[in-house]
Amino acid sequence: MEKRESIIIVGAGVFGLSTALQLAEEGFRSITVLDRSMPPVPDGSSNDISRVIRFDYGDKVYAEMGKEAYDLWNTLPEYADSFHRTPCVWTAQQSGPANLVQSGGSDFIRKTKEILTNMGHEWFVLENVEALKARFPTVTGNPIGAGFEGFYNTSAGWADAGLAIAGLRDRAIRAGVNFVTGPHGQVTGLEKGADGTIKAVKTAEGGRVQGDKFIFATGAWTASLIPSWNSMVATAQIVGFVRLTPDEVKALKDLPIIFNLSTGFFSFPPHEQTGYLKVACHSFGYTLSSPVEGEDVSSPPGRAVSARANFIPEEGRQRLLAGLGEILPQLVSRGFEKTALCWYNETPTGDFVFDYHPEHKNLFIATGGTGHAYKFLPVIGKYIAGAFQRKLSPELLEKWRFHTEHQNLEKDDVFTGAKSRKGGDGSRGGPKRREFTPQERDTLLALSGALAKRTSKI
Ligand SMILES: *[C@@H]1O[C@H](CO)[C@@H](O)[C@H](O)[C@H]1NC(C)=O
Ligand SMILES: CC(=O)N[C@H]1CO[C@H](CO)[C@@H](O)[C@@H]1O
Repeated sequence: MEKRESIIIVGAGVFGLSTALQLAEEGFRSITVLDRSMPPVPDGSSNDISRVIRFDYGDKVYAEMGKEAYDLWNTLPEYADSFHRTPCVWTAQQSGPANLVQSGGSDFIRKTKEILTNMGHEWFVLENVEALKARFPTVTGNPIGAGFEGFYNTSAGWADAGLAIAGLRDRAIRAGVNFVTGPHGQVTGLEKGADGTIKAVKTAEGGRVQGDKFIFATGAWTASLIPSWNSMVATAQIVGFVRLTPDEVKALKDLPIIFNLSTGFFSFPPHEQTGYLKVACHSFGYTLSSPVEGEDVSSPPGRAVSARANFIPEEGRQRLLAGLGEILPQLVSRGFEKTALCWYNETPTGDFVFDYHPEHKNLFIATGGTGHAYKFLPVIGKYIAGAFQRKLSPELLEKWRFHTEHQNLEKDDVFTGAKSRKGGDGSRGGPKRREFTPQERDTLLALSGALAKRTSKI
């Protein structure tokens, strides 16, 4: 591939920025990243105060990549301010509540332990709830004991997501990557030649940006921008932030990251700078569908906004409070100071998509994070740039190919049918995926619209 070619990367999240930096370091000379805002993009899924960094995986490729990334998070000076080493605890109830779907649960725990053992890594069993509470005394709740399963590892942690993205952005700028933001960076469509080659991307307010190769790292927005052939779906996941006092931040500082695979609920240690305790659900999520070229496509509210809307469905709030109550009951009555939706771009198997688009030979897609990509920030650019130049092993190219075989299937069959893994890497739990109700949709769009107006005044 010609290093002089001009490469346009759409999307300044973890996929776009890490690819831009990697290509610049490999000697590509004309790289431009477009997004609606300068990263960390306020409503982007790579932003926020925390992301879990773990390499406990039921899939060997991600377990090894996770270890590779973890070692860099843990040792490189550029991540020293954003990475916090913390044990990560996985729990499940052998027979979870009947109304909830577990994508993996104890199966995920079994497979993960097997892979970690094969990789020669240690992990620590938690025989029962008492063992959990004895090892982590900050857990004050009384999770249900019967059928409890758990293990933890100390080689894990969390990253301050926005801070690490800002660092990546600065390294990309120093390496010569160009950024275009605001209306000129907000991509609205493609300008195609007769043979399907992309000539330019169209931007808001009638602009266009030309290039030789285009990389769409557009996360949950992807299917609303390019034909996705039923190979991805954007889902919204719930997040809540509890306001802590400085004393509580101190008292809870040794809280581990805890996952409950039966419900999808997970929680972080306190975030010192903001005083927030963040909890979330790694579940099946909600969709927000609109017709795009005759097809119903789920995507986040579109326009540039100054922050994520303070909104989750009421039933989601109750799930977050219930999860919080299992481990820190003293905080339940305080409730959440703010809530937010975190958008995943899901693929049927949970595998990323790093491939050329079947209809457009100079359009490369880097998406499909499926809620588990952020942790790979230090290494993912290498794999994406490798796929872009077709330099990866045939196995990896196959793993991350653009799936064309779902094009004419029903979306429900693709994402929840017998062949799908029903929730990415098997670490999900919670109620079945559903569309936002009309009321929820109205509230979300109204709040996002108000935030968009505020942005455009700045
Ligand atoms: C996990 O969720 C289940 C179902 O709500 C609950 O019974 C259990 O106590 C929870 N475990 C932990 C450790 O929070
Ligand atoms: C998978 C994993 O995190 N393994 C680690 C568990 O903890 C021990 C001790 O810190 C490490 O040596 C393993 O690598």
